[in-house]
Amino acid sequence: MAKKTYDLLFKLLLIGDSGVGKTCILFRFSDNHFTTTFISTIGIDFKIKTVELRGKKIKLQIWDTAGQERFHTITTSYYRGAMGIMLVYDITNEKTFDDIVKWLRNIDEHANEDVEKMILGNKCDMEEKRVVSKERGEAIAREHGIRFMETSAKANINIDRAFSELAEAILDKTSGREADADHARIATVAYCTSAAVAASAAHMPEPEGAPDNFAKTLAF
Ligand SMILES: Nc1nc2c(ncn2[C@@H]2O[C@H](COP(=O)(O)OP(=O)(O)OP(=O)(O)O)[C@@H](O)[C@H]2O)c(=O)[nH]1
Ligand SMILES: [Mg+2]
Repeated sequence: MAKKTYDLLFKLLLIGDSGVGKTCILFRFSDNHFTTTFISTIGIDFKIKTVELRGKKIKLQIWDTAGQERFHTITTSYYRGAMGIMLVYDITNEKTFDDIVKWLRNIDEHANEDVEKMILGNKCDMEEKRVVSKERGEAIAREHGIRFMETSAKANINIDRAFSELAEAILDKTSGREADADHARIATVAYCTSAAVAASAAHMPEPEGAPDNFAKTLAF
């Protein structure tokens, strides 16, 4: 079997209305690339990036969901396996902010109870078109006890920071639970914490042997 090149595997999920910039956030983080062309995600994609946090190599498997309602059933089936969820809205689009409560409800219904959450107000480079103030974003995050950040995939603002903070929050939790366990065991525990996660692992396969920038569109 191929030797593991990481200590821990964290599964993250991006959710939010169509067009808020989830795919662009992921591409900026994984490939440092941005495009203005809007190609709406079909179903679900993922990308992988390994980061180093507190001396540990952490493989982030990041799932990018389609915001369009017609993919709701397929996308919500991926919530259960996620250890961290980024909930994205567009600061230039009021409806995407109003829908935050709807996405939070989806998380309550479909994700693990202890999933780490973060709200991102994206497109903060478009100050002239802003309709949602930063204060409103901070307020809703505070109300629900969730981390918050404004980001721009286009101008590369807070993208790395958002992923690092979410990964660190998960690391804190994992370290707390498994203080002295060896790395391989932690990775296994993290990979499969419950029967429900085990079941959803079938939906979230780890592409062993794939290059770090590997991306795959699942056929369904
Ligand atoms: N100005 C600006 N435009 C952005 C930013 N992020 C994304 N966009 C644009 O917003 C549009 C939608 O971006 P996507 O990342 O495809 O949106 P999405 O959330 O993945 O949408 P779905 O896949 O349909 O759920 C594209 O035209 C992007 O160029 C940003 O930070 N600033
Ligand atoms: Mg997309």
